[in-house]
Amino acid sequence: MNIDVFTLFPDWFHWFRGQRHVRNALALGHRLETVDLRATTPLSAGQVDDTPYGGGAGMVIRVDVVEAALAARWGEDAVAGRGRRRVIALAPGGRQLDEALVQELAAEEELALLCGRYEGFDERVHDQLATDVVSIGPYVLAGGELAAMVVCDAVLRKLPGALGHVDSALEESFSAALGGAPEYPHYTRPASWRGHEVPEILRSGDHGRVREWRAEQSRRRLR
Ligand code: 6GU
Repeated sequence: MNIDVFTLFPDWFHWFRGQRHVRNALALGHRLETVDLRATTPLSAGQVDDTPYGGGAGMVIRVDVVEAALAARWGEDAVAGRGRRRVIALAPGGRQLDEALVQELAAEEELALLCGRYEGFDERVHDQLATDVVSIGPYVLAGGELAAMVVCDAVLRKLPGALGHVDSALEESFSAALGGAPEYPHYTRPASWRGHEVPEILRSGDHGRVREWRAEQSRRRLR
């Protein structure tokens, strides 16, 4: 999978790229690259935003600035290029990210993530350049960068081989293996801690009963 992150703050992603599951994914041949929106702006002095029509506080990222960055990256017209890949604008008002959307995105060959700042993008970025507008939850962040990292984190760990343990992504919260339910509780040593015991059944060695118990716990968390 190839992921391009379009941002005014490419430095933010240096740390993220260094994390183990991200490095694992990159070592497998996947790509995660940042594109600086300022680098290709058609405006003078690196300008990328402008005051909103109709007045009001804050600045809005211009559609022609995003267009230029996409066109330079893709080597083709940005509207035409949209039809060839998923283009995700990160914005608080978008479709809320969930496990189903993560699965959907993990199946893509190529993703472009557009990180907004200030008051966000000119609406024509959402309507004409993006294929999706995605939010990571009902609260407002200062910009789309952390949201893009959340999307990348959730998507990259779905890719085969990105996690150390092959089964880790299979039977986890909200996965099909658990019928879309949250994950069952986990315990490790010590068996007793401050009088709080690990459930006896997990230490019984009876794999059938352990499986049943976990399925039941998982169902209970659904309620
Ligand atoms: Cl994608 N962007 C911003 N700025 N705030 C958010 C968000 C995105 N998702 C939740 N809050």
